[in-house]
Amino acid sequence: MKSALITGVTGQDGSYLAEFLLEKGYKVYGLRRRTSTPNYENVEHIKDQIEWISGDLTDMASLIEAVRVSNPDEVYNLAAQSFVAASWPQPVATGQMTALAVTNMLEAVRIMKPEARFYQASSSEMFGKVVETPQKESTPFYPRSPYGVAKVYGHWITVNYRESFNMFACSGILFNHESPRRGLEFVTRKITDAVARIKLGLDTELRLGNLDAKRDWGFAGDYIKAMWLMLQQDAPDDYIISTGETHTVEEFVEIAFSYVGLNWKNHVVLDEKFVRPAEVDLLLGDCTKAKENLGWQLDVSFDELVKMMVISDLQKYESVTHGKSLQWT
Ligand code: NDP
Ligand code: GDR
Repeated sequence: MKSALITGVTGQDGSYLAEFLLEKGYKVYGLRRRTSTPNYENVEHIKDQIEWISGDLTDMASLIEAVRVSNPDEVYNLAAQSFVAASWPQPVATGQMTALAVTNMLEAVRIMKPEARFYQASSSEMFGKVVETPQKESTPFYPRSPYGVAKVYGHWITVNYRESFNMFACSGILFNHESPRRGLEFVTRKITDAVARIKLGLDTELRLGNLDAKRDWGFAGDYIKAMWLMLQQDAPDDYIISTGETHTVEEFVEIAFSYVGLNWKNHVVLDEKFVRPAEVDLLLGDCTKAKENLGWQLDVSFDELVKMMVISDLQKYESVTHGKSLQWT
């Protein structure tokens, strides 16, 4: 039986990846940091199948112990301060959790189990300002937030450990991916949650920032398969994972509202509070390399993703509306 250690297992991607690896027969170890309130929402259904290890990415001793205890064949480093907007008010913490912590994790693996295969969760935010469209593995980075800068460090230190210590270390440059398990502060989930509340009469408005930003949005359940595929290859490498389509925030809003028969213009309010100090205007990824080398493919389209998220949020609020039958088209 293969074993895998996942950091960030309580997050969106970690929960889908844990499910996927359990189905494949892996023994799954999940690193969990101490929180004042338990945060198992995404993994409640598989909580008992995961071997939990207490640790924090910023505490190197706990990571060494996590690798010792799990003795993993594969390590998926998904934990990070992952919300771009929070990286301006918390730039140092973001640097510690999203940048330096990658070195902590790589060192723990190098010291305890150097032959383990390592996946680093890199991001399209590293591309930042548009230098080239679509963005490829060879496109230069120009990050636009403390988060993006931190991810560039995480990416290069992963490449460096591969080249310095001959470790099987891969960096997946993933473009935005969403799901019903997406955190509520990210724009897609913020929109679908609001659409559900407004449709059910629990709210009237949705306050948003820049509606013109363009993102290459895919489904998280498809993207975690690419992480696993990267670690099954003969040699480690870096890959872009994306849909190859880009849509504005406004398009996402329009589709989500129209799915429940509402006109978004009657509900969306522009609020400067949600406009970022520096924006990433356009993300569009070219994932040809992943398709050709990994045989990776998408199953869920953009429209299907929006609908999946709206339906899930409508169902979530159904109990609040006392089980009233939900009518949407
Ligand atoms: P989430 O925000 O949903 O999950 C982040 C996870 O990291 C949570 O489990 C969180 O734990 C954990 N975590 C944060 N800080 C620490 C810490 N100090 N020690 C231990 N664990 C910690 O992120 P996603 O699942 O969306 O993303 C996974 C990774 O992929 C992240 O690194 C993100 O930056 C990156 N990424 C995401 C993309 C996306 O579109 N989703 C695209 C490209 C990259 P807790 O539950 O306790 O908060
Ligand atoms: P992003 O995702 O920054 O791309 O990072 P987010 O959903 O937060 O923002 C996407 C775009 O929407 C615009 N926007 C708003 N965003 C939020 N959160 N709230 C709003 O009210 C709002 N209004 C407009 C933003 O300005 C932005 O242009 C995500 C994270 O998962 C990262 O961890 C990951 O690395 C990248 O995707 C790829």
